[in-house]
Amino acid sequence: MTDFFKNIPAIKYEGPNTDNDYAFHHYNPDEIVMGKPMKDHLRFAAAYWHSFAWPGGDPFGGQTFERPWFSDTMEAAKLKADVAFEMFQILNVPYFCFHDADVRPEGNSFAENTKNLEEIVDYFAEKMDETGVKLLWGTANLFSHRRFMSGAATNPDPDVFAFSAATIKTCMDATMKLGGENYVLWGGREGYETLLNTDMGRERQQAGRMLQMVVDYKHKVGFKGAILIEPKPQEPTKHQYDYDVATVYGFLKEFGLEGEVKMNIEQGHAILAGHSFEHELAVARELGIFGSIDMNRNDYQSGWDTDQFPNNVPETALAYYEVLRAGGFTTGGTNFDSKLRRQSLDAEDLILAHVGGMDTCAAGLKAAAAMLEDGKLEAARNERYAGWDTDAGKGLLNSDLDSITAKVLADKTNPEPRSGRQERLENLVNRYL
Ligand SMILES: [Mn+2]
Repeated sequence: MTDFFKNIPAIKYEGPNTDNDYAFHHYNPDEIVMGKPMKDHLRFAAAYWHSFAWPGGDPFGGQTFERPWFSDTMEAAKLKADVAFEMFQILNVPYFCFHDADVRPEGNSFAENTKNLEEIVDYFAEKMDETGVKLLWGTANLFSHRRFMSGAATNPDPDVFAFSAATIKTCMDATMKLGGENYVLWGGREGYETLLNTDMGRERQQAGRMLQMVVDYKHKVGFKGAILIEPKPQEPTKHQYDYDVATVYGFLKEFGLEGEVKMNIEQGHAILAGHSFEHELAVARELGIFGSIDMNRNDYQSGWDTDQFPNNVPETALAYYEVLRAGGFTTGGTNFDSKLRRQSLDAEDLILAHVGGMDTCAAGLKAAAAMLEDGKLEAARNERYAGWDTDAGKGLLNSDLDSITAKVLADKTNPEPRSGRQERLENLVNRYL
């Protein structure tokens, strides 16, 4: 044991009336919700990068956090892993997620990066055996190092494409070795700053080809998990090729990958795209590409990706409502892609942020399940579209403009507008919260 979380107890469920900050008020892992334990609905994962690799910087200032593992050595990487697995156990999260750059020291070459990653992967394997914590997904950081400043797959320099492809292969190998249930691609710098120096056509072809190679490699090595793309509209690059779920779906169709790749949808990225989180989840469900979620909360005023821990139950309720309507998670889960505010310096802040996030998700899930089981919301929605279930309604979509026009004249069709009843439905939703 390290002494980083000294005196912080393992967090247990004590129910909504407890005064104990170090207890779950809503997350009761074995409580049955819609026929299965809450832990199997939510499938919580802690994210390595924000909790253990991020130094607390913002655009105006650097590091605020002082962590004993902030040093680019293998010893420090192992200490970081020790502390990370202690946090996973204190919180009782079943999964974690990582990028290569979060977990290993940066080497001077691709070969050294790979050697460092493999050493840490072996160390993780031992810790996962000891603790039972599993890997939800792995990914490659192809955006932080300066070599990626003009993109990874979309870089004008083919050597960067090659370095990126080789790095993805090593990260897929690491994910597979650790039994990861998904592999995620987030194209942080797959976009452009200005058309003046950008050949958009080439860049899109390069990105599509890289994705095809990832899918080919998955099948070649027999990786059973899902390949997921995480959309984001801008920041870091001004125009991202993976703007939102609908945009990525068009991209997948273009490259013949719509049956191969699913979505990892983040609340904050949805907000930056001008959508709600539930909209993005619903689009993925309708297109059959829903995979997993990155759970956080974005500030509605700042205009940048604030990655705050979720603490708004009405928002998580509407999100899990869409997750449940999609049939719930299969390989996916709820990954806390969330970070502390940079003034939250203490070890206990890291624990309590996750406790609050897990409770907010659990309360949202319970409200969503109650809404769905009660059926009033779905009944109201179905009632609104009931005309389409009649023979006349069904026939309309198989008709043509001439026949429809003749029938409108014969029937003297003259539609009467009906209320959308939005406020009534909003009132209904609030009763479950
Ligand atoms: Mn994310």
